[in-house]
Amino acid sequence: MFHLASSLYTQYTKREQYNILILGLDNAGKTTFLEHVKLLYPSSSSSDSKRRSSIKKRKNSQDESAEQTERTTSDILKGKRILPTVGQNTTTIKFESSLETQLSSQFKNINLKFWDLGGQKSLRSMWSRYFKQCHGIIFIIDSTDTERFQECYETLIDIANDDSWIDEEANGSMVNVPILMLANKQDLPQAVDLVSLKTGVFIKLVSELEATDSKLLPVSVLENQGLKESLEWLVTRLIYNKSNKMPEYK
Ligand SMILES: Nc1nc2c(ncn2[C@@H]2O[C@H](COP(=O)(O)OP(=O)(O)O)[C@@H](O)[C@H]2O)c(=O)[nH]1
Ligand SMILES: [Mg+2]
Repeated sequence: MFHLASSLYTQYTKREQYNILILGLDNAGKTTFLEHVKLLYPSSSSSDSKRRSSIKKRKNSQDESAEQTERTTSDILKGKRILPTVGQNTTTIKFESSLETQLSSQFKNINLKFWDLGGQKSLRSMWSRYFKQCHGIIFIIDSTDTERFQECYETLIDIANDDSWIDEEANGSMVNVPILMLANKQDLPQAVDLVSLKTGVFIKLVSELEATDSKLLPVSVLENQGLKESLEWLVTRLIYNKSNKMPEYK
């Protein structure tokens, strides 16, 4: 009886975990993205939840609007010194949906584990080692770095065509995982807007990545613009892609 109860308990409390790679050229904003996500969502480990609940308390005590809360996390972030990533940063968060839709029940009990890998050219060859275990990719583009758009585009195509996606167990078919492309730094005046990005060098992406589940969204990860909406799109796609790529159960 005890055994039954405990296994029911485990079943009920188990969380689905999806592994997400954060990729992009160096200086795109990958680490800033991860740091902001850590401020916005509770960590799967208890010690970090405490840190976040203190942010929440500040919010409640001052009765701030949602917009002001966003400014708070953005201010915290601006006070941090983010150094170029040499190794990798990983974080696991408990995903919470802000949408009150029919889908919100599906968004329950989901963990997202992020891998922020270094983006310098010498480190990019390491990325494919992580493809087999990942459920989704976030590719961050610096919308102000027009000189490197072509390199950015080629890097994306290399990711999509990598041999690691070939699934030997399924007659060599390709494993598709959703790719969320973020046109970052939209807060800066020199940022190229979404329409120009889509019709410029990235126009080829539409046809070349059409076999995969991909989307390009405008964001400012520093200013917390479009962050939650982007993650919601990604989580929706991860759930739809479950039969292709099963989550881990934790
Ligand atoms: N204005 C602005 N700056 C950003 C944004 N995201 C990142 N940055 C800046 O871009 C630089 C590189 O960011 P970082 O996260 O280290 O990039 P990574 O190399 O991809 O990890 C840092 O100076 C960040 O403050 C953004 O949305 N807006
Ligand atoms: Mg970094």
